[in-house]
Amino acid sequence: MELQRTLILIKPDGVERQLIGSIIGRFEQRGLKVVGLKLVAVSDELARKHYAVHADKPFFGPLIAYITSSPVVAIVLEGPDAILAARNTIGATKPIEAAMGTIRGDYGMMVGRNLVHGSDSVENGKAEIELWFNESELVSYDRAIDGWILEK
Ligand code: DAT
Ligand code: MG
Repeated sequence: MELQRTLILIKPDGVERQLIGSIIGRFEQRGLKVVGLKLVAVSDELARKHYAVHADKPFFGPLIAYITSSPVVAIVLEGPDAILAARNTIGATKPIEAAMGTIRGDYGMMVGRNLVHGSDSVENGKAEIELWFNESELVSYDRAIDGWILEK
C-alpha cells in the first residue's frame, strides 16, 4: 500500500443540503486523514481548469454552472491508497448506479448533482491539490507517531 493524497470536493448540492458533516464523516470513519480543508466560492476560471478534461463533453456547460452555483468544500485527504479508498467511498459517477453505502448511492439520484468529487489517479490528485491549495494550507500526518507534523 502506498501513502497517497486525494482532492475531495463537496459540491454545491452537498453544501446546500447541509451534508458537509455527514460526508466528511464518511471519509473520517474509514480512516482517511484530513490534511487540508476550506470553503471556496469557485470562480469560472477555477471550475474550467478543474474540469478541463471534460471541456469537449456536452455536459461541460451545465457542469461549470453547477460547480460555481454556491460554495464548495475543498478537502485534501491522506492515507494508504487514498485515491481508491476515497473513490470507493464516493461511489459510481451516476448515483443511480452507485452502491448503497457509498455517498452517491445513499444521497443522490442525478449525475448532475452527484455531491462529491474525488481525484481519479495519483497524478491527477497532485495536479488538483496544486490547483486548489497552497502548500501553506496543508498539514502532514505522521502515521509512525500517530500525530500531526506542524511547521511552526
Ligand atoms: P467522476 O466525478 O465520478 O470522476 P467524471 O470525471 O467522469 O466522473 O465526470 C466529472 C463530472 O461530470 C461528474 O461527477 C458529473 C459530470 N458528468 C459525468 N458524466 C456525465 C454525463 N454523462 N452527464 C452529465 N454529467 C456528467
Ligand atoms: Mg473525475
